[in-house]
Amino acid sequence: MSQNHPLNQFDKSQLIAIAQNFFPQSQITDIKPFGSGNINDTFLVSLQGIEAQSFILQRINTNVFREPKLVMRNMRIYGEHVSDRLAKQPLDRRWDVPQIFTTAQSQDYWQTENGEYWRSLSFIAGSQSFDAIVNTQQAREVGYALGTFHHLTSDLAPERLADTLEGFHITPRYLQQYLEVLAKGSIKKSIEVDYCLKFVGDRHNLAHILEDAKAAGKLRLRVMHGDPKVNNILFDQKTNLAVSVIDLDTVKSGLVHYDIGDCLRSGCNLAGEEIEQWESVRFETEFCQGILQGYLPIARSFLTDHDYAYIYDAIRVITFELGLRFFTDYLAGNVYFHVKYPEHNLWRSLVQFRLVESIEAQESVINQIIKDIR
Ligand code: ADP
Ligand code: GN1
Ligand code: MG
Repeated sequence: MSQNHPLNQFDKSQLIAIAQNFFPQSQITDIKPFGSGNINDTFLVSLQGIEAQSFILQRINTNVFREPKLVMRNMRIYGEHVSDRLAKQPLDRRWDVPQIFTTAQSQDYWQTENGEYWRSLSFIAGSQSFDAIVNTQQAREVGYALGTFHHLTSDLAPERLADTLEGFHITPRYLQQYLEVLAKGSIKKSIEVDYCLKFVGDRHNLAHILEDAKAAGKLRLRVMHGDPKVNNILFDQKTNLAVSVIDLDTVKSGLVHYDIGDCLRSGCNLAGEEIEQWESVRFETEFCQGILQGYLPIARSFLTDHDYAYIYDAIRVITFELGLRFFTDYLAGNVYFHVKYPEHNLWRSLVQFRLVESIEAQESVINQIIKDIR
């Protein structure tokens, strides 16, 4: 982790005091910023003298998740459901579910005096995450991980989960927000901004595809992860097999298509989301094939004909949606995603829009891959 990581601004003694609420009997030996998430503030805490040496400490982003208690309740419902299911029907390989540690008061979170919400999760030992996939074997594992997530939640009634982020992945709403932000402010023009304005202007119709299919009864609500991008999947450092899906804040009722699309848009972008040379970004169909080879054999049992028919659209809609979300956030002054510099969200949106173009240019190849694996 670099010296100028934004999380280094946190006061270490305060962090230790917060962490101590989850482990009052243990001595904390180290605490440092961890991972590269865009939403929460994540730390790895090291303890002395107990078997599990590390745990995750996270400040929940309450600017995004207005009801953190509901987030924790969902996480607990999910965790208990999946753990029960695994106990009854074990998988033939390692699969870990992050455990929630409670405070001495048996709460799933610690609330500070100034209203911050912190939680502590088990650290998935011997694992690592990647910001971009490196080979097709890993692509298959990413697909396996998403398939396993959907499989293990296929018998969890989505109505049991609260809506912790209203409007999340409802693409027409993001378009609406974008138009509102546009109408409000004066925009600093540049070649890149003009490109994005035109890009969105040309593709308004994309925003409605999945929601229209849902309204027409073609796609139904299930439990979705909501955010299964590549760095939310953990891999065993020794076997290189996927061992866990983390970042469970957005597990709620939704379309599995948002997950399939999100997993593919992040997994098939070798350059990752953070690259400034956005012109070179490409959707790699070889990785698309790998991810679907991992995913579809598991998902086959619950996917319908309509579900298959919307996989291609899901990929480009979610990619467009994320580009739109980044661009809107840039125009609104970077109020949602963590940024390292003012144009960060603008570059991120360019990456996603370029990816949409690459997906569209390869429509027939992608549809053929889906057909062949199906
Ligand atoms: P954000 O919502 O900000 O993306 P995440 O929950 O994804 O937050 O956590 C950020 C990063 O921290 C992850 O990408 C991963 O690298 C690491 N991480 C989070 N939880 C765990 C865990 N239980 N075990 C191991 N690593 C974790
Ligand atoms: C955020 O939290 P993180 O970094 O895993 C965002 C996702 C985006 C992603 C893009 C709750 O995910 O929707 O796809 O950034 N999560 C939320 O990197 O908005
Ligand atoms: Mg994350």
